[in-house]
Amino acid sequence: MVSSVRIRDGLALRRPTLVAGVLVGASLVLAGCGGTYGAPDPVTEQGKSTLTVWRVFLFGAVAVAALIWVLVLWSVIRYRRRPGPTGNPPQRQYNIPMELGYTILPILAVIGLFGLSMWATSNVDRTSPDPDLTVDVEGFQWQWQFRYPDAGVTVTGTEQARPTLVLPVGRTIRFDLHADDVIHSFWVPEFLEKRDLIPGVDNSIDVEVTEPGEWIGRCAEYCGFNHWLMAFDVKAVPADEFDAWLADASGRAQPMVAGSETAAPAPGGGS
Ligand SMILES: [Cu+2]
Repeated sequence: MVSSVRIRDGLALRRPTLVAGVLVGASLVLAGCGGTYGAPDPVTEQGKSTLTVWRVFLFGAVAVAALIWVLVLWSVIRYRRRPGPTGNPPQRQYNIPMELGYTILPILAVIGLFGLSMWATSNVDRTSPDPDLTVDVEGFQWQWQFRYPDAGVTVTGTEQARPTLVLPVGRTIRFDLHADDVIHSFWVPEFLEKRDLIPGVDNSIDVEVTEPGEWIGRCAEYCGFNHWLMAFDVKAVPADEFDAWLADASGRAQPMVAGSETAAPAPGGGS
């Protein structure tokens, strides 16, 4: 009678461990697979790190939730009340291996997720000492101004014409972010990154766009009545096309002209 109880207890401890192993393994495999699982497809090198964090956290959460449901259901069925004096589960005061397990495993999970977050943050925050291109981004109530200081080109949005931020593919782009009135936030969803523009604070981010394309950026910080107007177009083009556009825009540069259509038409966008 005693040995059969031990065998049952042994099984009782091994099954959840097996289930946990399968779930964690499956989640890691899925996290490494393609698919963005609700996140935008990243179009920058930095965004890939953010996507990795999203995948691992998402599948980690799914695995933990699934494990808990499996354990709850399994306990309910396996240890349901049965008739007779020996039908109830064994009562114990403690179970050292199990208590160590459910203390140490969450701590390891938190350490792992913390390490992953630190890795991604350092990738996203890293700035180059010598970026290929610098763009001064100014948010104001309620539009954006993009300056390419080396070329003397300025693109300013208006209520009628939102500006186009033209970028080269495959180069390190430094965005220096400024605001003089209130806090705004520079956000292109496909970059999987956003950064606040805070009066009196110099914020900078580096981005390397990996593919040509057109996206819409927004202000992600409620900044007043016409906050909703603060959209801008982003157009990423091959580096040589960008150079040609910048030279052309520089040739016709004026100190400040409202609307990207007149100041510096985007490549391929007509003039
Ligand atoms: Cu804003």
